[in-house]
Amino acid sequence: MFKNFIYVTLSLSLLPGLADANEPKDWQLGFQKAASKGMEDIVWFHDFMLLPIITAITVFVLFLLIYTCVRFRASKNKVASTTSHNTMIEVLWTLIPCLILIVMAVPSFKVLYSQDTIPKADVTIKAVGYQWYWGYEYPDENIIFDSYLVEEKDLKENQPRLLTVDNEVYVPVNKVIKVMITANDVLHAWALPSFGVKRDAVPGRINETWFKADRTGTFYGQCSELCGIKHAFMPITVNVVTEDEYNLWLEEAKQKFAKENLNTNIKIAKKIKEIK
Ligand SMILES: [Cu+2]
Repeated sequence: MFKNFIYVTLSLSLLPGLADANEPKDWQLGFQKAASKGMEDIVWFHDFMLLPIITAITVFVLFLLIYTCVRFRASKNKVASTTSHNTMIEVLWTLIPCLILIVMAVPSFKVLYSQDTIPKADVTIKAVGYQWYWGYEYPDENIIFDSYLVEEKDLKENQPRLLTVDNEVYVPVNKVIKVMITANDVLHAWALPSFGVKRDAVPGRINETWFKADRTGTFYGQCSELCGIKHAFMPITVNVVTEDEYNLWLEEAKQKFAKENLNTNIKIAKKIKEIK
């Protein structure tokens, strides 16, 4: 209870200072700044619905506890009361929590359904979790590449530790991005806090989600399902760029990460095996 109180006080006082974070910050409380309508809805739901309700409940229960301790203390009540129940109070403490749950359920389901209904996608990405890196595919563009963590000693200036990858994902701003998520070995989860996206990557199954980034920038996320010893070392980096920059990247990526090359390599490997 006291923890909740500290959390509320601290997050209210610290939140404005974290306004521009696209990545986790030291000693951060609360969310990273939203970069999509979906995340804005989640932040609204948390900050203006859950937090006030939980604060009110915490304060009310604290008041009841203190009141009971003082009012019914042993020194003032030599003979204990024999009251065992009160119908009115029992009806109230069943009905009021039910009402609170209904009030919370409505916006909560709204957010859930909006995450679940994927609008017509402008760009489709496939993210595949591996132990321990992410593989990406742009199925409509014939692009495929792997995305590994950049080790601390190889970091360039302004690149965050444990969050930087060698091959970043690029997506255009203000476009619907559909992400198909799966895994090749164990459970992983593709998560990007600023977009309000977090989906399990399950071997043999494709999960879908979507986001529409409303500002450009570099956004960082991490695998969010314990997947083994290097779970902490498979970050996600997404660059949100303008349409023109995206097209430039596409041109380059189609050369660098062409799927055909991969297929040819597999074919060559097969031929070598046959010759052997
Ligand atoms: Cu993982």
